[in-house]
Amino acid sequence: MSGPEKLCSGSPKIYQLRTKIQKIGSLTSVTVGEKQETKPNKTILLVGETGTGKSTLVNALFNYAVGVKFEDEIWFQVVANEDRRQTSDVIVYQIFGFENQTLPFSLTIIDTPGYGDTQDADHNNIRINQKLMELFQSADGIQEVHAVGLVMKDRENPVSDRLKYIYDFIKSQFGKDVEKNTVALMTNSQGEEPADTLEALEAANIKCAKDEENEIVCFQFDNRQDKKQTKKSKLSLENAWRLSRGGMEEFLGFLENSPPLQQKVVMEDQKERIRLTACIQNLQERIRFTELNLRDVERTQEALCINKQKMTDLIKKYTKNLNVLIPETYKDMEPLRDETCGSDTAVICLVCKENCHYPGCTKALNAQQCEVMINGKCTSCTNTCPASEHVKQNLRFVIKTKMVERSQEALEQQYKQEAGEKKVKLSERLEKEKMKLTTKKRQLINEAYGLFIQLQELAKNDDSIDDFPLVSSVTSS
Ligand SMILES: Nc1nc2c(ncn2[C@@H]2O[C@H](COP(=O)(O)OP(=O)(O)OP(=O)(O)O)[C@@H](O)[C@H]2O)c(=O)[nH]1
Ligand SMILES: [Mg+2]
Ligand SMILES: [Zn+2]
Ligand SMILES: [Zn+2]
Ligand SMILES: [Zn+2]
Repeated sequence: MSGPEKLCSGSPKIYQLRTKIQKIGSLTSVTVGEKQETKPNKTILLVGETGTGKSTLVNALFNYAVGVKFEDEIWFQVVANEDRRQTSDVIVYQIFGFENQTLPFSLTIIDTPGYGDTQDADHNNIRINQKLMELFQSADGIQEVHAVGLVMKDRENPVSDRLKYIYDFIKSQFGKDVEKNTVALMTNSQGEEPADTLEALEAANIKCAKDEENEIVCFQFDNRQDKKQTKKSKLSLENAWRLSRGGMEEFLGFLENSPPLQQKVVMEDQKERIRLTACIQNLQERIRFTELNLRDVERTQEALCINKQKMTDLIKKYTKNLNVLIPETYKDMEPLRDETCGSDTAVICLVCKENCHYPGCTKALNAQQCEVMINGKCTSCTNTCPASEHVKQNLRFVIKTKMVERSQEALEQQYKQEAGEKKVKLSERLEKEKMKLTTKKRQLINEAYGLFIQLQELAKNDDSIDDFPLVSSVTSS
């Protein structure tokens, strides 16, 4: 490693470390030192709202790792100034070569952009989640996480909907176990117990690790180590240093003892669960559509039968046929109702005219990335069409029924004789159609049931799932 670049020669002297910047897929990784495969490593994921001090914590962790002391009057920066102004991407910092100085392990720190607070907050939050998912899923990405730090600013009501959103996302990725590894990292602390904040976390149902006293595990920092020391500020800065150092010591002690969260498996289970759920939803709609088609045929039979009775000899004499009024089931496209804040979309197949993922397609940015797609093909719709036949939009297919008047000829057309078959009466063809639909319905139910069993198996391994709204409706049909 070449020497660090001096940025400021006051007190403290500030050095920008020379780092190696690489790409992990579309993500940036910043490395300090040389990776040694044999040495243990611990991974920290930092999340929280913008400006709470995540990037500053990355620097503080580095300085702690190399054993910088207040008296040294130096400060190292891992995170470049431009990345600290406001982090715009998920950045993975890997800090090697300092094992056994202060820490018995190397560090991987995932710095994330603050959630919320931008013009296009919804889209941005989804994008961050997407990037994190990519990071955890790719082979050269991150396989385990030892601590999830919820970074919050002390004395600011920090438990916003956004923090809850971040937490729910992480929980959805790692499963319920994430609680044991989640801690509060309180910045801008003045050393007082942040009781209100911790209470607010509990109230928002954001579950964290608990200490012996059943209190949320929380570490306090006042990261102002890079601030210029003057006669006036020295004492206050030294106090801030001491507080942060204590927080660091405790936090890294926690890290040393926390078992890794292996999200890789959970991730795959999670994705498979979403996929199965989507396929079951799709099948339920197909079952309903088949049931309604079956009813249409039955009603046609009834109508024809009534017609026959009405057809007195007199009518027969003057009219050839009576029209029948029957229900007809069809599919229509409709915009999604904005029950949520307008970001709800569905993945639909334009060939099959089916909803392949609805509801619940919240993670994928487009149809290609949707969980139902495997190797570029949909696993949900009838014809397992290529992803390219799908769109993800604010639209979905709905099943509708209208009453139509049909003549005898029109029905003869509708229920066509199959080519090459010996001629059979319309009534027989209707009977045959009914049988076909009944068989189809049974097959669809069996298929849905099979998927449902698979889903239950997956759910057994994961107690983070509270309930399946689908369960009752599948088994009852
Ligand atoms: N006094 C004080 N200032 C802090 C502390 N932590 C961070 N800051 C300052 O708060 C500002 C924002 O810090 P960042 O580390 O960039 O915040 P961030 O969470 O990375 O922000 P985003 O990248 O936008 O999500 C900077 O000016 C820091 O110097 C702290 O513990 N005490
Ligand atoms: Mg930042
Ligand atoms: Zn299709
Ligand atoms: Zn999807
Ligand atoms: Zn499809």
